[in-house]
Amino acid sequence: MTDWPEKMSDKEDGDGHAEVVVKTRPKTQRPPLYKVLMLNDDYTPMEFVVHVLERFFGMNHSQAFEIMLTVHKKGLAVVGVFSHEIAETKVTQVMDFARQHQHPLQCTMERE
Ligand code: TYC
Repeated sequence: MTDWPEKMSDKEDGDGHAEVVVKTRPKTQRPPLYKVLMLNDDYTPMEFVVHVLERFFGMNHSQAFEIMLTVHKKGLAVVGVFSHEIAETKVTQVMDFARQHQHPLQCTMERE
C-alpha cells in the first residue's frame, strides 16, 4: 500500500483550469507483533516440549509434535505471534514451567 494520497479524478472546470480531487487516507496504526521462539537444547525431553506447546500455545498433539521436531532439527522455531504483553506472558509461563521441572528449555521473543 502506498503512503501517497490517492488521486481520485481530474476535472476540467470549463475555462481550462483542471480541478484535482485528492482523498487522504489516514494510515491505520497496528500494534507491533512479537514472535515467540522455542530454542533447542540437548537435555529437555521431547515429550516435555510437546506438552508445553499443547499447554501454553493451544496446539493439538500432532501440531505440537511437528513443531517440537522442527526445533529439534533446525535449532529453533516460531511457536506463535502475539502482542508484546501476551508474548511476554507466554515466555514467562514457559520459562517458569521448565525451571519447575528442572529442564533447560529456553523460550524468547523477538519483534516481527
Ligand atoms: N533436543 C531435545 C532432545 O533431543 C528435544 C528438544 C526439542 C529440546 C525442542 C528443546 O525446544 C526443544 N531431547
